[in-house]
Amino acid sequence: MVSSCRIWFCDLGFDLAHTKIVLFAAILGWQLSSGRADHYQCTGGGTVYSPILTPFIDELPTSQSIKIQNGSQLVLGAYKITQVLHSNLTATTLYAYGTSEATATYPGPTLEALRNTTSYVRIENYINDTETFLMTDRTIGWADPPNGGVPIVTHLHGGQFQSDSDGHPDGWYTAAGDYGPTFSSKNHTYPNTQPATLLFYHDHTVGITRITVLSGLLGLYIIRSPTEEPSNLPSGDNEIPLVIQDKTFWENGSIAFPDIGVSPSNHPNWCPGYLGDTILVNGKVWPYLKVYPEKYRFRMLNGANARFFTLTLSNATLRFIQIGTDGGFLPNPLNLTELTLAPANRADVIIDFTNITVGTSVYMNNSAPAPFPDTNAALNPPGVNSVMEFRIVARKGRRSRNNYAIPSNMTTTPNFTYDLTKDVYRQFMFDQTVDADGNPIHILMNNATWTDPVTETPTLGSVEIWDLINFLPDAHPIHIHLINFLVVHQQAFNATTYTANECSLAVEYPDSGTCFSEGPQEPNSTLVGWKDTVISYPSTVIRIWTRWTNREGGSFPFNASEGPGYLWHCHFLDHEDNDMMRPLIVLQ
Ligand SMILES: *[C@@H]1O[C@H](CO)[C@@H](O)[C@H](O)[C@H]1NC(C)=O
Ligand SMILES: *[C@@H]1O[C@H](CO)[C@@H](O)[C@H](O)[C@H]1NC(C)=O
Ligand SMILES: *[C@@H]1O[C@H](CO)[C@@H](O)[C@H](O)[C@H]1NC(C)=O
Ligand SMILES: *[C@@H]1O[C@H](CO)[C@@H](O)[C@H](O)[C@H]1NC(C)=O
Ligand SMILES: *[C@@H]1O[C@H](CO)[C@@H](O)[C@H](O)[C@H]1NC(C)=O
Ligand SMILES: *[C@@H]1O[C@H](CO)[C@@H](O)[C@H](O)[C@H]1NC(C)=O
Ligand SMILES: *[C@@H]1O[C@H](CO)[C@@H](O)[C@H](O)[C@H]1NC(C)=O
Ligand SMILES: *[C@@H]1O[C@H](CO)[C@@H](O)[C@H](O)[C@H]1NC(C)=O
Ligand SMILES: *[C@@H]1O[C@H](CO)[C@@H](O)[C@H](O)[C@H]1NC(C)=O
Ligand SMILES: *[C@@H]1O[C@H](CO)[C@@H](O)[C@H](O)[C@H]1NC(C)=O
Ligand SMILES: *[C@@H]1O[C@H](CO)[C@@H](O)[C@H](O)[C@H]1NC(C)=O
Ligand SMILES: *[C@@H]1O[C@H](CO)[C@@H](O)[C@H](O)[C@H]1NC(C)=O
Ligand SMILES: [Cu+2]
Repeated sequence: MVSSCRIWFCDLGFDLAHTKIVLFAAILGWQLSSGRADHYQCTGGGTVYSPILTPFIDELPTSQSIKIQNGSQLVLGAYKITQVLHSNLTATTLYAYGTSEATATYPGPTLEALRNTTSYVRIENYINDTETFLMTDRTIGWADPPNGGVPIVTHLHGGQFQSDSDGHPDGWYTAAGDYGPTFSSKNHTYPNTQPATLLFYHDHTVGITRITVLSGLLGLYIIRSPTEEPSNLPSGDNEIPLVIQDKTFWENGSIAFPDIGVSPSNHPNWCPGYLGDTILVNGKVWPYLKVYPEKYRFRMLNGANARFFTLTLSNATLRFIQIGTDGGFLPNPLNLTELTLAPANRADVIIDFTNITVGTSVYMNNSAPAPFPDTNAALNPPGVNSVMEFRIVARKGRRSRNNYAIPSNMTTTPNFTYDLTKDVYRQFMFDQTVDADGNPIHILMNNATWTDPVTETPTLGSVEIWDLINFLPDAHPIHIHLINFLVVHQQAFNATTYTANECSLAVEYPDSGTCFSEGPQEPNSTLVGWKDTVISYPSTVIRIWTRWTNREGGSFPFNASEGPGYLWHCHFLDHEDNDMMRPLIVLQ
């Protein structure tokens, strides 16, 4: 049953999509029975399914775009709203950013800044709930405001600015006026001196980020730079942002969030990784987008809590021509049949629909298993294999825009030489503590928690080599604030023999560890280019080159040692909330 569905999704396209999804859902009993529990557990899986939703009946929304290039302050608020996320679904309660309660949307408005022009963004908290509507776990380290309420603090992911504008997790504030210990200001100053790219802003409050982001507190932020852009990139209506996420719904339209913990005697409500059974793009479940037979530029974000996406296109002649990553343009485009995005990864991608027949459709599908990468994707609930539809329509009234071009080179290859006898070298082991049943209690980096003393203290201007070593069976997206970094190499090792103390990992240089099952490999397509979030694959060492300067190797136009400091963490929001997150201080 499941595998035939998978074949259907991946190989046969969607000609009979509506009938088949409904039919398939009915066969599987893929619908909630009439009664519903208010709470459900994260173990045991598959106990709650969204109601049956017909795919591709809602048009892809492109959220309001706000240009913040003129130096005046933009004021956004965080509000509680309801929004229809699918035509077959009752409006969903959400938290959302916007310039007013009436205009707040999920995802929030797309903010557009110009390189080297400072943006000033103030964020007010207008959420007067007494607590998050998805259940907070009060036993993990969380904000815990003395007068209740929903604390927020906003981080601009991938941005480079002083840490008092960074949205430090302990710098939260509530509508009632309580403030976390590292609160600096609701006003954020973003100098935008980094290269042109796609960033995103989202809530980062300690211990509840998985909840506030799943509830809707995120939006895109584009830094434009006309002098960096190759000429004739698809633009205007041919440049489309795509925020891809997953959610499960109760029959009444509200978000279904498992809140009976995986190890309830330790953490009654915390679950290790939220996975929904429907896919949303720009806040609609399985939307369609009308496209002309032309080139399109898609600015993609994986905004999921814990789901990786490996995107494919139903017409095998089409490719994802990836021109940019987290940190902006790649040196040369990648020509990909599948595009893998970890949570928080961005991709700048051209798809050329020029030769696709008007009146036909192309489907963007997902083949990533969850957990990623080594479980069986055939176990996915069928809905997560489908992302969105592109309907090819004729451009009326004027000739098609054929002058859009795919560039052959966008920027120069960065220099990343290093010397392990001189540069600081750090090893990080990712592991978890488990209860008697083997269920995770905390996911940790070098056994340390968020509140343990800072150990990562790079000096301004220095290069540090970090080895990210993953002993866990699944991949973790590792995010470092303030800088972009490059992957030097990836190298698989045998975690079983290492854990049994039968061999060693590289403690002498270079790479002399005896646990490695291969030599250092060039970073593959999921790991190339400037990153702020990198996939740490299981049983693999990912060696990254970090330089504590601006992207060009010069000084930051701000004091990186001022303020509450930065951090680095797993971008599985459910992991960062439960201690896979560490402080980071930049020394002068
Ligand atoms: C969803 O709505 C569409 C359009 O209104 C309708 O055709 C379809 O039957 C509905 N699907 C379900 C499962 O109710
Ligand atoms: C939230 O609080 C503000 C200010 O006290 C009030 O104006 C508003 O009506 C409240 N909103 C709700 C939904 O209760
Ligand atoms: C923050 O912005 C507000 C609104 O513009 C302004 O009144 C206030 O002085 C600013 N605060 C700081 C610390 O800059
Ligand atoms: C922005 O500033 C950087 C560093 O000073 C400079 O290299 C770059 O050319 C500038 N870019 C634009 C678009 O002004
Ligand atoms: C991508 O690769 C395919 C297969 O090799 C090739 O046919 C196509 O021309 C390439 N596209 C671009 C834009 O390089
Ligand atoms: C796939 O696209 C090619 C053009 O690139 C077109 O000729 C072909 O008919 C398409 N296939 C399907 C199944 O639509
Ligand atoms: C479209 O078809 C023309 C004519 O067959 C061919 O020359 C061109 O390479 C095709 N373009 C793409 C993007 O497939
Ligand atoms: C791309 O390559 C051309 C030809 O070598 C060169 O003139 C141009 O400067 C390069 N563009 C970039 C952005 O590196
Ligand atoms: C590359 O880096 C090395 C060492 O950091 C430095 O000596 C060299 O000048 C750099 N080259 C360029 C082209 O920046
Ligand atoms: C973490 O703690 C466990 C149990 O105390 C220990 O076996 C392991 O070596 C520690 N790992 C690191 C990287 O310190
Ligand atoms: C790890 O090493 C052990 C002992 O040599 C071997 O049996 C096992 O197959 C290896 N595992 C992997 C994944 O290579
Ligand atoms: C990249 O490398 C990882 C780790 O070896 C592997 O699991 C993954 O499949 C590779 N992805 C691609 C696209 O090559
Ligand atoms: Cu993680």
